[in-house]
Amino acid sequence: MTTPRPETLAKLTPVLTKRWLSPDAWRIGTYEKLDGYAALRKAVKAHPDDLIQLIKDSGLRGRGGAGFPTGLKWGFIPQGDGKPHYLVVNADEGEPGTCKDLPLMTHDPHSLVEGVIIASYAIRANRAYIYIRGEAVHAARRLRNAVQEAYAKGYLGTNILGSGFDLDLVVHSGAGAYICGEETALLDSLEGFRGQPRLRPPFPATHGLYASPTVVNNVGTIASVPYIVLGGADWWKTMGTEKSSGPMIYSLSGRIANPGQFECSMGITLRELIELAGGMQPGHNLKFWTPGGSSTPLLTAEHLDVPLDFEGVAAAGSILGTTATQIFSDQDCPVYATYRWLEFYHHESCGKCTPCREGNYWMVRVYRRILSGQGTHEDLDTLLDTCDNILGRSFCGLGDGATSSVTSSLKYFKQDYLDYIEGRTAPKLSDKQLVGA
Ligand code: L3W
Ligand code: SF4
Repeated sequence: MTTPRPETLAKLTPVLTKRWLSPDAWRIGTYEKLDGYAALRKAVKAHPDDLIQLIKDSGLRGRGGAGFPTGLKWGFIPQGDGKPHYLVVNADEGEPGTCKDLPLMTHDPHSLVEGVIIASYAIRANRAYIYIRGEAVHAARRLRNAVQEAYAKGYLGTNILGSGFDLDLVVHSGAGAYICGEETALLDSLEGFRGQPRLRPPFPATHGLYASPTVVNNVGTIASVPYIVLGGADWWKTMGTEKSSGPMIYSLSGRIANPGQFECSMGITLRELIELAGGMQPGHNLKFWTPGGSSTPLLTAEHLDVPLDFEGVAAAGSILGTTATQIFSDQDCPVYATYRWLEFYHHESCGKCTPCREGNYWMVRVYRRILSGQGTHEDLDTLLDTCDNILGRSFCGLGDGATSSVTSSLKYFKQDYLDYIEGRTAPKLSDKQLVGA
């Protein structure tokens, strides 16, 4: 394991993660001792519109994958419309490789609860929901405990801190479907329907939960809010880049010495992140990686110095996504990795639209053929053609995301495919697995 240089260590900016190693930070007493709920006390003295302006000024962008400006989204909520407003936190973290929200909710649930209260006050919502992934039983338990503690201390309920503002917060566990991380499917699921995406527009900002104005934000987005309220927009912008402000939790997994979450200024490079993580595992050389989960096009060792912010990654032909960097080495196979991701998308496709439902079904079968040594050169054209018919033609982002690793692995690693087809690489799947297709 290599030791990071002091100049690389200085790139760590623990903000959202700063309490994670404090014992019992998930209990309200400890949280309060560590500045907890100070931002809420400050926020309820401000005008809600000033809070929205503060978030706009900070340049905070959504941490769920799309990077939409948070203050702008909050500003879309119509005021004086007589309808109830809702805040919904998307805690349905389920993208392969993505693991930044669950540790946050487990180690520091009150930072999310505090962010929910401030954000609800800003958009004038009196009811908020945290929609958490069904499998995340431990994190949900911690969250529910935090909500109960916050009620007991008067941070939730009626007349919060004497401000006249009322808020109820419900933690709702999903049933473990990846599609319910898509914001409109999440809303359908919350309303008690089968989780399938709705047509957008209209966006949830005007027609969301129960057809009322709703802000849907990721856990990391909302948990950033108390820090911005306390530290100010200018402080927030001292981290990150001009268009991608603030710190970001990068999750490193795969062939590195010390996997985990590293919170750094946006714009750090993978080279620096790997150094922070103690280097690659002995005997492994970087071959390919995802910058932001399995929905983002693969990058290679040539992209080690790409700035990991929204613009930098886009310029390199990929997407920052959820900053889940999954790191693969020369001992890993991009064809097999892509097949495994496709199995996931095929399984999680909600079936509502034909390109995604059928396209992923067929692509899985083509991969099984290639990986069992029975592929043909035409299969590669079939894969690209199928991706062409999914990308931009699917009803929601799941279909688009499924094509990312297929097209990018064919772009950078076509030789690996040819090695299976032309018999230089031994089949990874047996004939029996092919029949299973
Ligand atoms: C009002 C407008 N609101 C856009 C809102 C919209 C949404 C946000 C972003 O997908 C991505 C996806 C995954 N008026 C608006 C408006 N909005 N225009 O802005 O919208 P959009 O459509 O750009 O993206 P999205 O549907 O939220 C998110 C990618 O993230 N991803 C991550 C997936 C996995 C997780 C996880 O497991 N936690 O997040 C990875 O790349 O592919 O492209 O709120 O309403 N005119
Ligand atoms: Fe469902 Fe896939 Fe279509 Fe999205 S793209 S609506 S997940 S079938």
